[in-house]
Amino acid sequence: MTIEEWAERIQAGDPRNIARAITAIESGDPASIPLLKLVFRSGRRAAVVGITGAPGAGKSTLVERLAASYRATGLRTSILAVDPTSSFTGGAILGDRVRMQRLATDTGVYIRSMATRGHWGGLASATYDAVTVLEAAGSDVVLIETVGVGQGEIEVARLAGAAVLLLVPGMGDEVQTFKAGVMEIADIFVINKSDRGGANRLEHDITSMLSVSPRQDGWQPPVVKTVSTTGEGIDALRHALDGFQSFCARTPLGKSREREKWRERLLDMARRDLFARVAGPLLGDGWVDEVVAEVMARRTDPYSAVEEMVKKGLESRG
Ligand SMILES: Nc1nc2c(ncn2[C@@H]2O[C@H](COP(=O)(O)OP(=O)(O)O)[C@@H](O)[C@H]2O)c(=O)[nH]1
Ligand SMILES: [Mg+2]
Repeated sequence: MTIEEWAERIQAGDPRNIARAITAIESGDPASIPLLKLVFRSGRRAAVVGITGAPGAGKSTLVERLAASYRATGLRTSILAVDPTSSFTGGAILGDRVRMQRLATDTGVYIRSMATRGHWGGLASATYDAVTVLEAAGSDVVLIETVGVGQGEIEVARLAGAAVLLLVPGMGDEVQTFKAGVMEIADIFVINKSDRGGANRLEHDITSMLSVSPRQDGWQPPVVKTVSTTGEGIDALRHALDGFQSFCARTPLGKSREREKWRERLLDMARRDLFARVAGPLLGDGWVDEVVAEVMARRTDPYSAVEEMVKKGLESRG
């Protein structure tokens, strides 16, 4: 099959070829680049929603409910479960698959787990490329579940059109989460497991924190209480998401977000490409280890070492 045929099958929505493409992206297969060039030009777009929160907060349960809500309004929905700590044999991902089986029989839903530990382009970059494939395949909505609240997850959430942060009452990790800088990127706060005590208290904490530092762009992040196991509050969350989307469309926020995202992404891609070209030829031959030893012994300094490395790399390219 040619790359062109592969791209055509993706655009026809064929799940096997979508899966192959995402696997190629995950593993850094060079064939993914010409493929991505073709599918990007399909021009199709999806609403991308990032769902972030601590392990066990109820992200998968909520994502399943949310997907069902989008399906009920006829929208083709994809779910990307991104977990950098999982290998393919990881139990969490297997569990998610079983849980999402109810949705899996619906051909309007595409579900995919991604484990991108050690991926050359980074987690955010691989996720972004996967979204490009899903958009070309005709998804109207892409829901990205990211585990944890680390740097990589913040990056993933920033690529999303809307960032949803899941908190749980009484977990005692709210303050941690706020510290990690996730507070600033959340467009919508969800207090999941509101059937437990402490939901009102947490709502009050979030609301007062938001009133102390209102956002520059004029959006006031709503706080939605949900019980994902029963579906309570999912309509309210959907309403909040639709509201954010229309806010982005009628104010400069949507365009400025997108501009910022592409700017970062292009510079990041260029940085990696330049590094691979200049440093790539040197990394294999033990030269770096020699320089490390030289620096450790203070026989040279890291500044001169890098100057020499770049010079050598450029020379080796002729
Ligand atoms: N009581 C209660 N349990 C929930 C709720 N949402 C999810 N759970 C449970 O919390 C556990 C973790 O949920 P899961 O969706 O796997 O969390 P994730 O790790 O964030 O994806 C599961 O046992 C869910 O059934 C909720 O709103 N209330
Ligand atoms: Mg999960």
